[in-house]
Amino acid sequence: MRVLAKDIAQACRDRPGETLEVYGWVHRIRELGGVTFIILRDRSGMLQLLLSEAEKVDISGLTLESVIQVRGVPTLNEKAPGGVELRVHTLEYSARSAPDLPYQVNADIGKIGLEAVLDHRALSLRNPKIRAIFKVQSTIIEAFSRYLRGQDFTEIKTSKLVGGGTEGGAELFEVAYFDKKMYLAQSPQIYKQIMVASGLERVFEVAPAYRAEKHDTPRHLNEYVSLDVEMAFIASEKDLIALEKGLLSHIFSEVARKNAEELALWKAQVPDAQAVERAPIIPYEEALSIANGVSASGKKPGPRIFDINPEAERLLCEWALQEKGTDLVFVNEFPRRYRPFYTYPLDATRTMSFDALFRGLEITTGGRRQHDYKALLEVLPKFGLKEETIAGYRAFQYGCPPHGGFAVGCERLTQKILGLSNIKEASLFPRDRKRIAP
Ligand code: AMO
Repeated sequence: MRVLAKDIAQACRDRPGETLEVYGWVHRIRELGGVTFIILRDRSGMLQLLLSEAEKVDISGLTLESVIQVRGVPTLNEKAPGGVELRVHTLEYSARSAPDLPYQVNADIGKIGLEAVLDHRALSLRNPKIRAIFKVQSTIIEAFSRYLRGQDFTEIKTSKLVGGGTEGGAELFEVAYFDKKMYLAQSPQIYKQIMVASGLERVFEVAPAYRAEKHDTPRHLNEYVSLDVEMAFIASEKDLIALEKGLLSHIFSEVARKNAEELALWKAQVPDAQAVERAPIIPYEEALSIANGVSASGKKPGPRIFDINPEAERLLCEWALQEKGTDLVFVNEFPRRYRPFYTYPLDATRTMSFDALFRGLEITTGGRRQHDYKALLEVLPKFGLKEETIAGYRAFQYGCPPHGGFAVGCERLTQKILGLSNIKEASLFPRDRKRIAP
């Protein structure tokens, strides 16, 4: 029966002398005076295999990354990785790898280069440090869902083919849909709001979102995974910030609990619950003054900042770390002109909306929504929109509670937890202007 690499040492202690079966990829081969050492890699980790000439195991033509199945007896050996090695009696090839690998999986990933990593995902993901990114991402998604289910949220899946945009701007991918034109959804905005009105009250969705943004930056993807939340009966964005604090705290503590090895590979740490709780909530205008204050006090004062742009996000997080000892900042009360039509007003110029900034990057946008259909129609002209474009909101005519929500960019959160320099590293098959395969 197959035993995973990580369980071999225990199996050796529990059942010394027993023959075990191990399957995996050839990570490294080393020959040393008549003995061949192979490091075998499976999904759980690495195991040293020892092949001595006496055993007469044929390893002619053995190539790195071939898939093998071996049988042998483990012995504890302090010098071997994980403190155990397997003396091989038989070796079978499940698949031989071509000898001309585009790069060696066991190389330092810094030397592989982002384009090569993305071009050969099946290969690059075999590198433990690269795979660690997606182990962490898997925990983020699981913790996100689990926390919300625990708060009585229902998971929904909504169509990614929509009749128009909801987020403003012309950043839509057009799709030929029979004899009609449709678009890939920029976000599940309308649908998650309709689901609140449907009586579900509390919903969440994990799904791709599409943005036809032409720029190529380390923080933008043309397709990303949006972690969306929407809930009824809130008074203001502050209720949502409270929910997001609890949610992020849970995600961080789950990542710390389940992904200690992965965090160590990236020399990364997650904030603890107190640090998340300490995150300040700063009204937009005040946030601008803080960012400008930090900028002016720097060794090389930067130009004046007029909106919460990437530089302001970086400066605000620098300030929060210094002054409040936290990596997280919430900015609320965004001016009307920066927020989509569906945002609820605080007064004539400000809205009940917010962004969450984490380690220098916006990871969330959210806010209370306009739930009164007539009031929603009144603002449409200011946004150059027509009633037909937002036809889905007609559902609000039949009784929609006050509500609001937010969306966390899954890849951005992964990026910032691990300190990745480019968001594309946090997407399995990123789409950008040039990259359409694999
Ligand atoms: P927004 O457009 O700010 O808001 O997006 C919400 C969050 O999604 C992530 N994000 C992106 N990640 C990678 N590449 C992109 N091109 C990209 N665009 C956005 C960010 C961002 O904070 N409907 C609203 C949310 C709401 O109010 O519920 C919305 O989509 O982390």
